[in-house]
Amino acid sequence: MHVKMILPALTEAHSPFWRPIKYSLFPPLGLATLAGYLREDDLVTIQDEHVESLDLEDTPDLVVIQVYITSAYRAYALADYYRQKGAHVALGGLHVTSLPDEAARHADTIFIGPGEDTWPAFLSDFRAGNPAPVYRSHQRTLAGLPPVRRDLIKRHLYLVPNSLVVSRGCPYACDFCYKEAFFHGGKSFYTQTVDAALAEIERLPGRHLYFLDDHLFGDPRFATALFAGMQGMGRLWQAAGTVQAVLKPGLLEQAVASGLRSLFIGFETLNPRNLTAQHKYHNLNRDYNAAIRRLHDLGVMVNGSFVFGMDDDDESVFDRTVAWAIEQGIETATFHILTPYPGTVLQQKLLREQRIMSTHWERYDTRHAVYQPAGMSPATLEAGYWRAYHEFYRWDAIVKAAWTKPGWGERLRHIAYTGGWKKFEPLWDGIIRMRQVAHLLPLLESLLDGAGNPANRVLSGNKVSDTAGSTPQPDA
Ligand code: B12
Ligand code: SF4
Repeated sequence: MHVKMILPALTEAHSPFWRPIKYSLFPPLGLATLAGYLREDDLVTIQDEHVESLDLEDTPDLVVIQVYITSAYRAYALADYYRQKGAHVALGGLHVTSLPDEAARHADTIFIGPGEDTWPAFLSDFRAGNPAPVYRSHQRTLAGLPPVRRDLIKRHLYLVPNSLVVSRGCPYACDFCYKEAFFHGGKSFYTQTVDAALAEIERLPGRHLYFLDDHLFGDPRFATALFAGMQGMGRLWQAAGTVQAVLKPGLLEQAVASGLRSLFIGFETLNPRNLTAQHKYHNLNRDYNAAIRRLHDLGVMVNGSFVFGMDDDDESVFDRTVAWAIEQGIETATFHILTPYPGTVLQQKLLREQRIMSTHWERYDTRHAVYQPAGMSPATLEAGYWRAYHEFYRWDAIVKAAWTKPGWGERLRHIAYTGGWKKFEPLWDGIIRMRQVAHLLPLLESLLDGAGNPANRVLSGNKVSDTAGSTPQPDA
């Protein structure tokens, strides 16, 4: 059987706003996971339109397309094209789950929810010549997950080829998040076994790992055992977690000892009324400043994520948030405009209040105001969003944030990491066009783990003792 798997690119991939470095970060892990269920004698290709032109001359038997909201129209066009050519087209992923009727118009089969139970069921029906039009996931487990088909990933096209997920979902349920809609009808947070996760890590070459789990620390027992198993592997890793998890005594130290060097944290808003309204209770009454201090003291860089446009936000939110992030010495920040994804509690609320202004999915990219904000105009929201990026990544702001660090090594590391990320985009573009992006990985590794990083001191219990400038592997 000839199977073609496609991750379509969103339209902005061809627009001046496209940041190639962002889209050359991670390979299509979802598709490579599904490919694991195919047979050895199947002919399988994965094409990721963010990093390569699609070959549309082929004639596969089965075309599998992963549909994200912002690339939905492109996904549908590709689906229509291959159906016309006589292929069986299967559509799945987040957007299909949110809007199955819309997707079904372009597919022979659609998949609702995660694919680990429905996809193998479909494959056996398809091979028997009897595929159904809809498969709905109910059974949620990662037990017996076959190895991800990393051999199908063109590693040299990505800065971070070693992305992985060892869990699915998250234990929380924030109103604006995709998560409840996607996992509806079954468990919405579950992990691999620790042994399976460690085996997946062992299979990955090199040092650097990027966990794409929504909340790697979500199950403390699993996380503790995972970090213990990773100690001594010599890995450097990045991941996402919550303020609450960072403040919890012990877990963070174990993570650092096993190689954590940068953490993405959803601060979302500095306003408790906004947190309550979005049901993001686990951030309420948490000391954000203390969480950041704790991370920095252990040598972990912070990628803070912020959402603008919640109902209690007015025009002052942008400057206030940026000033706070700089004062805290946050290394990188990701700003978003609140976006009511289909199927979320937020979307239902805004629909009820008749505040949704656009259902053009390409605008659901967290850069456009697609609803009427309560405390400002849509234009002010968009302008403030762009200003926040501009202000946070000005050189003087980068230097000011770096100067919150105690030592010269940490300051220089901050400037090199933040400045390198945002200030040299034309250089990255050139490198990506020459298909040399993989050569940047050692640079990323040395910034994560380089001189000046307090994590490069031996962690003894919870106390950090200096080893006089050397850069040994963390060893707790
Ligand atoms: C890595 C990532 C990216 C990467 C790369 C994406 C990639 N290469 O796949 C980059 C940085 C490019 C990116 C960009 C954006 N992203 Co993004 N990203 C993620 C992230 C963190 C992980 C994705 C992942 O690899 N998951 C692990 C794999 C195993 O799961 P999966 O991909 O979902 O695949 C499984 C199922 O979905 C299903 N499945 C998927 N396709 C199919 C097809 C079939 C036929 C079947 C049977 C099953 C199936 O089976 C797979 C195995 O279980 C997710 C959050 C998350 N936890 O998923 C956000 C997420 C997907 N991103 C999101 C958004 C909003 C964006 C941006 C618009 C953000 C922005 N402002 O720039 C852009 C645009 C994306 C685009 N191209 O259109 C949203 C999507 C919302 C939505 N409803 O679509 C998410 C959910 C984040 C969030 N919490 O809101 N993203
Ligand atoms: S904590 Fe993050 S991943 Fe979990 S539900 Fe909230 S926004 Fe979604």
